[in-house]
Amino acid sequence: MKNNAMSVAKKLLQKTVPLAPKTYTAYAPANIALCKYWGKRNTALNLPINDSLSISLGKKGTHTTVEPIEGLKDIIFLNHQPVLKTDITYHYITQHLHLFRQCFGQQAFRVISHNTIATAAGLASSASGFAALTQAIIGSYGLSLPQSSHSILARLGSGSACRSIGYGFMWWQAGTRLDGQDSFATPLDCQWPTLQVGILTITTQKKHISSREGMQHTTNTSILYPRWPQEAAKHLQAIKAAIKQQDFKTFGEQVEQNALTFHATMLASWPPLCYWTPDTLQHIQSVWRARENGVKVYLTMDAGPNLKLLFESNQVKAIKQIWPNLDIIQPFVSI
Ligand code: 2P0
Repeated sequence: MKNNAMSVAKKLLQKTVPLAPKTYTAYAPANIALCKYWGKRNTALNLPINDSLSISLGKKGTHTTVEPIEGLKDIIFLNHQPVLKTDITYHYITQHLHLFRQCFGQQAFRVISHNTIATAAGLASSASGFAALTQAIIGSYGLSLPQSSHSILARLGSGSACRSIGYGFMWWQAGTRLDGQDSFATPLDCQWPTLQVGILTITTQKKHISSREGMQHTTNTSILYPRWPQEAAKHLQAIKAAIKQQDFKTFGEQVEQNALTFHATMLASWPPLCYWTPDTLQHIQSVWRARENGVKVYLTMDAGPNLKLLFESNQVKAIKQIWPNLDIIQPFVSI
């Protein structure tokens, strides 16, 4: 059988018995990749070329309510605004609901979703969005599924969503199977209570090229892309070891190198792909300057212009002096 999102979902869902759908609300945290997912071995199933590792952002994420309604068409609200049926977001959400409807019968839903994190500015809202939608629909039908199935179903909506089904450090193994049944995220059995993530928002404007397009463009054209999977594998191994030993210096260095290698790889695409603004570079330099002055802080960035800073609680005072408006999250405290 051909592997597409519908057939993969069917395989997972046909083992479960649904209840009559009811209104259900779920929450999923956003996640920041410490070792990035960039490049797909299967675009239809969002199967990655490399393993990735993230940290979930506690109370920053997406709340989603699904409510069964009469009629044939879904009604979708995102951040208190109706989503038009012509909008690509409407298409993606409806497609995701079809994964369940193909097994459990035609049923329209009102979907009400709001983010506590900026939408489409490289702050990973599609990850928490599809994770929350997946959990909400699973809850609505009262399905009893293992966490790996939650993660796989979320991945079919958006790759990075498979890491937003849990808290703390989430490791997404790329897997090797063609149907992706071995490609899901699991939590690392490791806490780091003093670890802090600071979100340095430069702009909340929608980015010019989506991650989906940017990833494809980089894979197809970047002269540095062939090197990416092996570098990412090295970073991942080192980051995991540093987490285990709570070695913040190695952790920060590896995370920052992974982010800069990722942006360099995009820059080596043609036409070049650059998510930075002049302000991004200024802020990167301010992180490097802070480090020269003894502040223990490192940075990462996703497919967008904003920075995320990593530091431990003993640096908060110094950090706040440099970046007074920083939004600070304690991933292991504010859950
Ligand atoms: C990540 N990003 O690991 C990487 C790093 C952005 C930068 O995963 O096409 O929205 O839906 O699978 O998950 C963003 O890409 O892409 C992303 P699709 P997704 O977090």
